Amino acid sequence: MELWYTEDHSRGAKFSLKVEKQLYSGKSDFQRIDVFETEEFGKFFTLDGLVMITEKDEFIYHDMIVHVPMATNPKIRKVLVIGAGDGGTVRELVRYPEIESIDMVEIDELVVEVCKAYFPKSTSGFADPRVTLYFEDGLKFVQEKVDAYDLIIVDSTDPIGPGEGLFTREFYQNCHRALTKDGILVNQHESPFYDHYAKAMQRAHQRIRESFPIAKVYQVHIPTYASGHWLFGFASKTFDPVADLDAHAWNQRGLETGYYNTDIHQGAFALPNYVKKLL
Ligand code: AG3
Repeated sequence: MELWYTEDHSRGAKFSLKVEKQLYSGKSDFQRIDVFETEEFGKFFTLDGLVMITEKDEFIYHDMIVHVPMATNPKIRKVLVIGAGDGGTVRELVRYPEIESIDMVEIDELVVEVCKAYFPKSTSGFADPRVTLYFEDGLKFVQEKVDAYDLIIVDSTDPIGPGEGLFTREFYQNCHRALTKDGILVNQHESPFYDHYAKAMQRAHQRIRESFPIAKVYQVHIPTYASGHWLFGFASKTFDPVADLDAHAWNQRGLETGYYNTDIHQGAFALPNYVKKLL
């Protein structure tokens, strides 16, 4: 008998992966967590029935959420990461020796525990001495911070369930206050393609624009997310992600990456007309 994982990507479209076996299923105070082994994508885990990472394509997401801001401002020293319990974002950040501290605030400790058990490659960065993990609500955490971070990365779930507050006006205003004068905010920004994702994407963008003078989105191709067409938001007080990119300086570092390069960085901000219309 074949076992298949199926996720609704819209009311009329489903996405399926052939599953070898289910490795874990549990419920935290916040959400349901499942881990599966597949033939095509290696291991993957879901939160409340939505794919978060697969071993095969997580490099795309984590390269693009980290290297885009890091290449834009080489003076980033203090970083706050919200969500990101699987560790992929922190793993990429610790590759930058000039970063002094990384505070990661994940609401759900069980996500980190499960990922440590099943995704050792993605959680390897947690051992870095510059990293401090807080198991708290990111919404509350930023409320108390002023002029504290050069970069905030919001690596959250969708705006339903525990991730909801991370898409509000109040949260974006608090991020603005928590950032230094050259601060950058990057967030996972949903998909422009299927209606209900596109609406969430639009709402998030409008709210970010109200708080930040520079607010752009950039696109990536993530095979296991709804439609495969996914966006990140780049908001900042001073930096323009395309005009201020010093491609030469980033390339001099010699960092090996599976997806990110400085051409993709520039190209990712060129948007299809249907996406421009939504913004
Ligand atoms: N970030 C999850 C992005 C949103 C996924 N949404 C979805 N599949 N509908 C967390 C995973 C990467 N660290």
